[in-house]
Amino acid sequence: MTQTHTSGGSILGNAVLRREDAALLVGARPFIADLRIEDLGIDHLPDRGIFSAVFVRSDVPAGRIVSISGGEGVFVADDLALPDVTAGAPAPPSFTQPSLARETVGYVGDPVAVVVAESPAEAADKAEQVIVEIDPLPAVDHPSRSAEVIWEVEPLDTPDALAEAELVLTAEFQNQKIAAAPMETNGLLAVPGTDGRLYLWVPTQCPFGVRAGVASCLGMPSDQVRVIVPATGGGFGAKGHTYSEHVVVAALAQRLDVPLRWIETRTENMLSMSHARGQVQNMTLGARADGSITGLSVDIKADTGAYPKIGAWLTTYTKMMATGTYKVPKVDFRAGSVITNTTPIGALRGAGRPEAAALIERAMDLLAAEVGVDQVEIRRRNLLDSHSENHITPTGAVYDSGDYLNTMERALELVGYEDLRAEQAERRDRGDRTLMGIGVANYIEVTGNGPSFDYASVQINSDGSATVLSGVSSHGQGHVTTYSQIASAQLGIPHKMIEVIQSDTDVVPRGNGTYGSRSLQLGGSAVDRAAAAVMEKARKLAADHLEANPEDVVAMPGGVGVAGSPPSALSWTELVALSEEPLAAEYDFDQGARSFPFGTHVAVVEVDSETGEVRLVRHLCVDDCGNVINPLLAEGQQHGGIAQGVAQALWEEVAFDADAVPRTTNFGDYLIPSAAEFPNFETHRTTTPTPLNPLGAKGIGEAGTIGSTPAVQSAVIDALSHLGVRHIDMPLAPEKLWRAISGATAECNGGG
Ligand code: MCN
Repeated sequence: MTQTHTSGGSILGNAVLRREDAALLVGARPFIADLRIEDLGIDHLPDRGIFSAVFVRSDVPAGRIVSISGGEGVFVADDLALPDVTAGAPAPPSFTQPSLARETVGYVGDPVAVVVAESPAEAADKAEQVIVEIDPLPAVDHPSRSAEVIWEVEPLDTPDALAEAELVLTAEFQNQKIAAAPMETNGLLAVPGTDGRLYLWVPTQCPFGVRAGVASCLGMPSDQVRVIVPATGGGFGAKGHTYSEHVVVAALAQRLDVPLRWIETRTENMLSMSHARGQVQNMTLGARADGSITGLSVDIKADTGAYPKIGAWLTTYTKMMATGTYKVPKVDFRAGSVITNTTPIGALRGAGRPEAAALIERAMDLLAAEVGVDQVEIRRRNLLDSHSENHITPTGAVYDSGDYLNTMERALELVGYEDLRAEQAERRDRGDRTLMGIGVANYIEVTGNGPSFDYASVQINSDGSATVLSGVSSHGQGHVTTYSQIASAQLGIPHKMIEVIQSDTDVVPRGNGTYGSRSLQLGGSAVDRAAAAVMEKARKLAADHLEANPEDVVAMPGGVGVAGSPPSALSWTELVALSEEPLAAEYDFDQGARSFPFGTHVAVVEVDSETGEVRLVRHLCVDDCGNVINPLLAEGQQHGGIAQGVAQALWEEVAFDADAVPRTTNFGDYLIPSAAEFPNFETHRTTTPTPLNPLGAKGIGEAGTIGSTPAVQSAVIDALSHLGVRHIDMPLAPEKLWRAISGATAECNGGG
């Protein structure tokens, strides 16, 4: 496939400033909570105020509903008689959640009724007055205590996986549950149009998915539903699917024939937006005495929460990525997703891959300790060779291209690894109160997930500007900037004269949304190909008009013309006028396969040996996502991803007590970091293009979350390694570290 050039004066590869920020900074792009019907500028909307919906939720984790007090404006499951809401592909069709709880409730936060009133305050007051009587049932708080397997990933049966091992290590790792906690909570504005259609404004990553989900539950043809995504305050995977609340609010707006808005409070969001991760990982690693791995056996119990959503299926990616960047000849793998009485599990930045990276990187550290070599040395001994053609792993992943040793050596050089180790030794010798730790983690992940295709069109307008339509849906990633760069590179039209439209199911004909770091490689390649097709049309038009050979017609500033003859140039305005049909092209780019970005993260931490408090001192990464269209945006993704990944290692955990009652229901309890908690991240990249798409680009949206977590976990444990500490589960909270340090010190002193 032809590669688009990323150098030599091209706009591709340049740090073009984000075009989307100005409007956001001055509040010119309203969020759901700000929308007013009169400002929407859409035909066929009623001229009336917006009503408010507030959900009444279960306050017990498990139980039988005995009664729900009704009243005007209060609706329960029987009133609405809606079908169950499906999780959506690729989850199996059997993965569903009732739109409102019927006979039983499954978690604290389970919606049991909904109240509609004219104002948010009135709706909230009325909701408080609804009395829900529930007979409690025993509740399961943790996957390790659940026997109810709802789904199993196809096992990889390799009974002799450990047969050749000279040493065998076993361990159990907890990959704790975390929350997406986007700045903007979930919400929806549903407006029944005067034309009989239903108009929905939803802060979602997948407008077409929500359209399909709502339309099917309401029994409407999907073209009768229009979904528009307003400004969205973060999604991080958790806004990727249709929620029960979406369906209920849309159904009620239609039934009551009123515009209806629902927006969660922060506490509701912490209870009700899907949580993520939540795996109990048992692993056995076999190796030779020199540390070369001979086999890996993994058995996972994955938390599903009360109802199966996409999270129950994500062990598919954990299995796919289980061997990471290493030569692991044999793999035995099984994973069962089990029901608990907690919030349903969904996707969160990395979705199944951070769990795999954490597992294999912990295994590598344990192996290094067992063999008695440095954590970097054990990785060198086991890293996969570089490859520019497909490498197939024992779990069936088809890595497209990679140079793993290169990113690791580069990261070690940039961070000054040897000097750091020397400093650590010195500080240990001195008996410093502050313990220094260094963690190195390699990662590889799979991007371009979901359907392997997406849509774009490019049209030249009569004033010489261009309009791009795209089927993916930016919610912070900056597609307007990068897609206008891509179209500009093909057409020579300045990127600021290229409008990029996404996230409106009436304007864009089709698309699959933004998740799984798919948008640049699939959506961006579709823009590239559509723009190339428009260029081709323009060249033919000009050749006809100028009576020249189409091969001799080339791009020129502002249009096209015969090579070497600038006076022959036809401007885009002239070309549009010459064309009998719109000067436009559509393209459905199908990559046919997924791409596998990779890299190395290094964390340096200090642990206060008296309090167990951790400070991240440095975090450096070398990420490789192939060619980069906009380094500024890619770096922004690296930063955001690292912040989320470090937070899983050190602070974040959705906690439940033994009765499955949630303990982290606001930002006082759930530790979301701010910039103040971080050092300045040192982000670097190497470039190993993928052959899979014309841009040579892989995804970068999730890489930071996947690579940083194991590096930080490793660094903290490394700080304590001279005390004999080998593993501590995340989050690495001060109390856990203090206990590990005290325990180890007591043991050293002969205590118990
Ligand atoms: N990019 C680039 N060169 C590359 C790869 C990407 O210039 N080789 C640019 C892209 O053009 C795009 C951005 O980097 O502007 C991310 O592209 P990509 O890796 O294709 O990821 P997506 O656009 O598909 O975004 C999805 C990804 C996911 S899965 C989560 S979760 C996540 C993330 O993006 N959620 C986010 N980043 C987020 N950023 C914000 N602000 N908010 C979220 O909710």
